[in-house]
Amino acid sequence: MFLDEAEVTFVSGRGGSGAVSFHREKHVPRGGPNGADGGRGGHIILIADRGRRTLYDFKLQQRFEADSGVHGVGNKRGKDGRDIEIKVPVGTIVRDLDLDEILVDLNVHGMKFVLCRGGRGGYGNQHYTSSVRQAPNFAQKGAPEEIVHAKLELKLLADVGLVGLPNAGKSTLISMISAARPKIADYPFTTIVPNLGVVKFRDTSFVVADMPGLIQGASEGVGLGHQFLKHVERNRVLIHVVDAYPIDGSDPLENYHLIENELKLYSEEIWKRPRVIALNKTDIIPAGEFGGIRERFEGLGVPLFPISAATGQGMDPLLFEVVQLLEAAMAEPEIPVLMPALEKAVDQEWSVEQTDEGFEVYGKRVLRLVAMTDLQNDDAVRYLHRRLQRLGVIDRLRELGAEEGDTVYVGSAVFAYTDQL
Ligand SMILES: Nc1nc2c(ncn2[C@@H]2O[C@H](COP(=O)(O)OP(=O)(O)OP(=O)(O)O)[C@@H](O)[C@H]2O)c(=O)[nH]1
Ligand SMILES: [Mg+2]
Repeated sequence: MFLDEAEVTFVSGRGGSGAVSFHREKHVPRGGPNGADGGRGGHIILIADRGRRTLYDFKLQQRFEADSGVHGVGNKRGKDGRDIEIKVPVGTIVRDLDLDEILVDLNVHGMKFVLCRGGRGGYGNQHYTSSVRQAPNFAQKGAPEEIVHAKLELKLLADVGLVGLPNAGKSTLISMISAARPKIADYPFTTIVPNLGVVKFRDTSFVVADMPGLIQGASEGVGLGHQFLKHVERNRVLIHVVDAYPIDGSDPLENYHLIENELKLYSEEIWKRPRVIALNKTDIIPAGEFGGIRERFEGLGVPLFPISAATGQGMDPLLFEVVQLLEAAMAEPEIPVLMPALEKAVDQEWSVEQTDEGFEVYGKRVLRLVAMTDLQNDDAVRYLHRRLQRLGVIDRLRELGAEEGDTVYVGSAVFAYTDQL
């Protein structure tokens, strides 16, 4: 099976709550607040690892949850929840299914991505002293967990891609240069999913992908080739396999241009990749015609290798050139491996909307502030009100016509609007 997708739910840990506590020492009549913070919830971190080849593990486990942070107790800070590090194959693309957005492309070994941040631990009451509030009797709740419903997609990782019309001899070629044994037949679309093969050449090796044949319109979705063109994105070098002597009497050079045109239409970037032409089936060209065919292709200025995938003729010069091109492509600067973990951008935006029932406040940051507030505690609510005032939320509500007592929804919490608290 060609396994390259999985749907997985990831949940970070929520933050532990901060503590309400006061110094209690002998001979000190009224100690100040010393309530400690809650611990941070565990992150969910994805790591690209070249030891992983498939997403098979995610067929077995489809949900990952990190531990919550421990609540602060007295003046003892709560312990952080343990992070969960999950290895994925290099080349895994992570899509957020709810946002329908690609979050990251883990394309370098060692690359880390914090997919779900653990909730911050809530502040203990020692953070809330001020000139007017010397004995704060509230603390902050921990920040909520993050949930990401993700689709993991693994693109085929091959260094070299074989592209060409159906029946050109791509599968025959990969079976000649590697241990791969794809089906070969004298009808088009024999290959319906890409086949990978490892090519060992002199002191080096590389991975080749035999692609389903492309046809006119492939870039727009015609035929089988299109759904696999995305795999070609990973190939550093392309071998364009051309049938030099097609049975249907079509012109090999026209066929060549047809495929090049489809590649270009699909992606200019792919089209610009280093390329060689494998002019195949030279064994069946009638004596006397070879020179003319070759000459026409030489005019293109693309490295040209007459071969016979069936007999193995011409393999060495072809592979030698491919290795040269690969090495040149690999020499290009790569992203350093031990980079700090990447993170999703934190959403600071908020907005207010008038609804039939009152007003609704949107925005991750505001929702989080509310979620971290102990709504049973008047002082904590007063403190929240001031934070919202500072962010401009209260002003915005007033601008929209909110009056004393109007209903304001923030996430799952409901408030009565008031100017001053
Ligand atoms: N004489 C000769 N026949 C070849 C050569 N290479 C491939 N063929 C034949 O051409 C036909 C198609 O070969 P495949 O390797 O299946 O072609 P493909 O490009 O993989 O085709 P699709 O998978 O359909 O896209 C088969 O009958 C092969 O035996 C060659 O060098 N010489
Ligand atoms: Mg094939």
